[in-house]
Amino acid sequence: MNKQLKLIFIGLFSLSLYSSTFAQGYKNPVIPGFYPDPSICRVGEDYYLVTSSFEYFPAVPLFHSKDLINWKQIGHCLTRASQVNLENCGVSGGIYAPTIRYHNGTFYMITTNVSDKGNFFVYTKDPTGEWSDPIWIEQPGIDPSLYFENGKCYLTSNPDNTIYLCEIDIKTGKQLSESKAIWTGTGGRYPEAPHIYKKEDWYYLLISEGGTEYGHQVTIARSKKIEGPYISNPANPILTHTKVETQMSPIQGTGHVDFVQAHNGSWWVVFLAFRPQSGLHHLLGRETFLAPVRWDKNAWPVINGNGTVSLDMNVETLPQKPIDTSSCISDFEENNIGPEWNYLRNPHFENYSLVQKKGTLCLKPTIVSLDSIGSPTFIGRRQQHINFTAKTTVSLNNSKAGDEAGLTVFMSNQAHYDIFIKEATGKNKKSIVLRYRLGSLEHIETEISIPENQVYLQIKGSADYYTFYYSTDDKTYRPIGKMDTRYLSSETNGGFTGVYIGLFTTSKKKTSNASADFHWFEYSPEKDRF
Ligand code: 6LW
Repeated sequence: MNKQLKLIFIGLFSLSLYSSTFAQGYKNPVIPGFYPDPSICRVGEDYYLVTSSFEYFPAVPLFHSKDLINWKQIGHCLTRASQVNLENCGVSGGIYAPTIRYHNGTFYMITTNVSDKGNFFVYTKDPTGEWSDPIWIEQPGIDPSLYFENGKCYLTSNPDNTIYLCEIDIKTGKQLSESKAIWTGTGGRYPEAPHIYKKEDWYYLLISEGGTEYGHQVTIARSKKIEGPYISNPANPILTHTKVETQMSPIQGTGHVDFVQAHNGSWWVVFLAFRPQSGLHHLLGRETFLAPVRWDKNAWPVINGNGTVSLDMNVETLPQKPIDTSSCISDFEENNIGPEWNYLRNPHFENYSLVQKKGTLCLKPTIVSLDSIGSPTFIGRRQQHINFTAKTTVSLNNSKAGDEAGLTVFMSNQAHYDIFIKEATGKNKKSIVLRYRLGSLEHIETEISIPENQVYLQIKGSADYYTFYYSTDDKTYRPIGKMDTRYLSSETNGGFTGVYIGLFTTSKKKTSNASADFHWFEYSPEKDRF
């Protein structure tokens, strides 16, 4: 082999070795849309991540990744009413921040149902299968976390705006030691999201402070003993976008962190943040972001060099295994709907059925409307991109006057925009309606009679507007109104959730025999994934 050829071979070999060991760069958020309060664990070369879910069911979305960047939802941890009672759950009640840990062959997920008995955990050997029924624990506060060491299991949470620690029996949940106050943070409001890690001979206590809005920050303290005293890092906060340098950043509210050491030895954090649009408004909820961590010479963690992050992260990563998330079509031809779909509170399953051969999702209307805090007939998926198109086709059969079925852009029962087909008179006279609900205001923007029983509905989202269209042939889409995004935002409405695009049906009558038949649903990001 001549020398030149040899050099080319060596070059190619090193390149392939490099790309199987490292890659460069990724985009944040790694899980876009309403996926807040992330917690992560590693099992060998597999990574698992959970997020909070509030009033939505099934609860606690569960993701899997091989590279920390590309995440696939593999299910939920709480899939049965016996695990998660959301009956009395108000807006942004229900399931708060979870922690996932893996210990001795078992996965544990601990969280709070603020609308039920508080803190509990579930466990499983197979995270893609069923998780156990809840084991309730005594220590109050939110954001419970588990730390295992030498056959013991420690619990942290934040009653009274203070981080408390106790030992629990991981078989029964019983508290084995008195709850001890171990840190109140550096003075920011709402010290929360505690996690304990051990590295070399230090116990690190990682928390968030400042509240989950624009003042969010991450601080850390350490001690040689698990019960403290914990000494604050002089460089706190270690992650925050509250400073003047990040005032104009498209990412705000960074906080609620969990560490993971990757299988190649590198350290990372997953955390939540949000992306304002249309001025200082965010609609997509708090999303899951990723950043690298290094340990400085004094053994304190440094997040992404200076405690700030960007949408384009130009850093070395694990070898990447991309997953195609560019468009999501549900044809309703499978036995089950995908894990991206959620109901509101505990659903009445008798109102949902799949007619597989025809590829139809049949929804039954009830008198419970989208304005209620009950469980309307609603099934939705998160708006994950600022620019997107959502489309469906629906026919409303056997309907009586006042029955309706369509698409909603849903932030809460007090903030949603609905485009739907309605039975106007009970004599098979249908109309297309665009309606807004904002607090105590309800407004019918447009109502147009149509001769067909089946319509195509489309919503386009952009930074400032949602635009609504209908079609009777899936070719020509007519715009019938547009509405500002900002009125659905978290800043306008409060709460911890983000916008869903939902299929719904409801009736003005106590009993309705109608069936709202949806044949497919398509959600696609416009331009790129943001
Ligand atoms: C969560 C708390 C928080 O339990 O908001 O941002 C609360 N952090 O840690 C609800 O997500």
